[in-house]
Amino acid sequence: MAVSESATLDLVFKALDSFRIEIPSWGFANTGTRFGKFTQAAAATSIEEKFADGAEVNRLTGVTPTLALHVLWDLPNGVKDVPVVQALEKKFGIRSGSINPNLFQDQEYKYGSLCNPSEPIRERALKHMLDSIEIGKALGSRDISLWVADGSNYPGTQSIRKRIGWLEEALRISHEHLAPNQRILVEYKPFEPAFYHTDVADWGMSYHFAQYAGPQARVLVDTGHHYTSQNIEQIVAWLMHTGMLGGFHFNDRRYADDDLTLGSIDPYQIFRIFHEIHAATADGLKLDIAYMIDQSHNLKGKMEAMVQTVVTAQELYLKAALVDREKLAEYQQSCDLVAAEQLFRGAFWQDVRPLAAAWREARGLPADPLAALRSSDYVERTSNERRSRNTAVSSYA
Ligand code: LRH
Ligand code: MN
Repeated sequence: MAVSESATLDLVFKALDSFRIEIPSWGFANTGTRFGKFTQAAAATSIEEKFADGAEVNRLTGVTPTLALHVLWDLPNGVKDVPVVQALEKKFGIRSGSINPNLFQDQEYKYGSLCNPSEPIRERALKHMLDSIEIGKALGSRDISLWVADGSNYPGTQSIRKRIGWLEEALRISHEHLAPNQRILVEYKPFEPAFYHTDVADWGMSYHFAQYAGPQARVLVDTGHHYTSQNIEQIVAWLMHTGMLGGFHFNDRRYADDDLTLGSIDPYQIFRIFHEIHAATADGLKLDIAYMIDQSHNLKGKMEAMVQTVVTAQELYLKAALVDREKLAEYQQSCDLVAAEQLFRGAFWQDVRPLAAAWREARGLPADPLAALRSSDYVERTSNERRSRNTAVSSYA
């Protein structure tokens, strides 16, 4: 029985009213690769400019009320910077989101941070982790989003099992310091910057560390942190089935952790992930998923890339929400493969942009946020204001 016009519209409004996605402060800053960084005049260099850009994305899209913060980049003085951030939250009307400890850029972490053979260095790293938890408490942020770059580059040079033990211990202690509403999200990554072994390399390792840490720890899935042949939506299904899915870092890639804009290479991948989530929700699973973007905009205009990403995420979330799951379940049960695939892919191929535009207009938002940004003077104005602070950068070697 085809879904009526109004029923579809109800589904559309229900889906988009519930979808919120967090944007990364570092997505507005000049970032690059080891081979170079191409500065942009409008790039944000201060936490105030990052909040300003985040607020503008939220004004245009209506669905990005929180800004993920990276401790060393956004709160270089730790907890002492909390009042500055609280003032910016008031001024710009968006909240601090997940708190990302930084245990990968200090010289001391050459051989690792929480997994470093040196006890004083592990303690130094643990102190940063506990400071990050205190920053989260002070800002009322729920998630401590932990990625450790720890690993090694050559076989035989580190004890993989000793490092497992050291990280277990650090996460257990960190978990003890959490406020009742806080969570630790353990992010995995198969390689880079380590190129022989990485201490938290896949979902199974992250799952173990989260389980070992305690009941307020979950797994974070960065879509760019998988070998190209891995079935990410199957990992997501497992993490939902076991109650261990905490959230996502969305981006896209062709080869490795390319951190390209979501849906630019394989939009069907994100559609398949969202389908698993809508299906699990429809089956009554209680899910508590933090949707976050983690990208570095090296070539695209940073504001455009961020607005484009949010809009694409909304459209893919909506396409997946409109899958006729009852009909699909029938075809799956009867193993009518072609009918199931035609229905499934058909939902992916439908153009939901007019539906999303209708939802935006009904919510007093620009029907096309990207066009609204491009026709506004925001980028030109911030370019003029910030150009002097965005001069050339040093070379790789
Ligand atoms: C590591 C990562 C992690 C961050 C960083 C900016 O590749 O995905 O989430 O902290 O990017
Ligand atoms: Mn990430």
